[in-house]
Amino acid sequence: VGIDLAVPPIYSPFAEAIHPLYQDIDQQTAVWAEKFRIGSDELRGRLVRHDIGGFSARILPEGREEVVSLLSDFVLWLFGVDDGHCEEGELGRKPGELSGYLSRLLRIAQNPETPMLLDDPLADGLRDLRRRVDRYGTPGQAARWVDALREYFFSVVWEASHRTAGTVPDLDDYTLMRLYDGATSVVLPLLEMGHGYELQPHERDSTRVRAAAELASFIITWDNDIFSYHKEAAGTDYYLNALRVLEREQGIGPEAALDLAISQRDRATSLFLLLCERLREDASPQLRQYLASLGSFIRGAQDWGITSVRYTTPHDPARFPDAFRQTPVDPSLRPLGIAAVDWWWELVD
Ligand code: 3E9
Ligand code: MG
Ligand code: MG
Ligand code: MG
Ligand code: MG
Ligand code: MG
Repeated sequence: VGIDLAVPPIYSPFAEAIHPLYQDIDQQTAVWAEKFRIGSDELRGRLVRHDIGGFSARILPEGREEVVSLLSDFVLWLFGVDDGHCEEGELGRKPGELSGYLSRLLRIAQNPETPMLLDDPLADGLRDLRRRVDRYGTPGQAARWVDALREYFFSVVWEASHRTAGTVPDLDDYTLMRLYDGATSVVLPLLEMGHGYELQPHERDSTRVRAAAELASFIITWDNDIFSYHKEAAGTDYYLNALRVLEREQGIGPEAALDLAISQRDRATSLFLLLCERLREDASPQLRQYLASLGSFIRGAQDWGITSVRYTTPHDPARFPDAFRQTPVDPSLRPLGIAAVDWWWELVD
């Protein structure tokens, strides 16, 4: 039985936008998922109804069509891993075996011709994704994409060890894990490919730009935890979610945890805006586009989060807002008191 939390309108200073070909892209992703037989028939049947194409079309509203389509297929593939193996599958409770399987997948991502996992639909899908990453990205971007997959895989193994033990991490650990297990960092190379540029390492890897990307990951995953709480807490399966972590850590109920999570994501959003403003002062045109894409990623996840049947669950409707607010509930620019990320706030002023 789900906890019937009403989610209020969330602060979002970002403009709503969607690629005009969103319907075609979503349709092509359903065809792609069927061609590669991603997930069980049952899981795939669910995933193709989640408007993943629309989500990707919001992340890259002005991006190159082929890359929006690549992103859409890739996000569906990620759910094939995250839902199919981690949250709903047996490997999600066998961290050692999960890490072996994911390491083999990673080898396919690096060297798609490697004769491993020859009868595995996710491996076949990944070979196709890698070919398209090569077509629309540079060798450096392909390497970043593989590295980001590794950090995502590493984090879901950590998550699996908590699932196996039935434990809930503390807020410091959860925040660190969540920077990666939401698979947000694997999307970043595709933001560059979508606009046909490659960020120079001295910009992309600078501490402040990495912090902006991490802030986007924090906001996207905290928002996901807010909007997916209804579906995640409804079932009998183990789940990890910021609200659950806050309930445990603070000894509070779901309503108070929701308020606290909203305050945290509001404060991260205010800092993200300020940091981007500072970065734009001496940014290359490519970095300006990258920062704008981070904003589209955040807003796209919000619009998709309150509309996709993945989260609205019409058979047991979630109580969602139908709009966003223009001001934060918590306008504070103080750090959150979370060891892994408090340094973000030291980068402004
Ligand atoms: C997200 O966390 C899991 C990822 C593997 C989903 C794939 C999505 C992206 C790559 C883009 C990031 C978007 C987000 C996080 C909405 P979780 O809580 O397992 O997702 P769920 O949909 O089950 O709530
Ligand atoms: Mg199958
Ligand atoms: Mg669809
Ligand atoms: Mg997950
Ligand atoms: Mg999930
Ligand atoms: Mg979730």
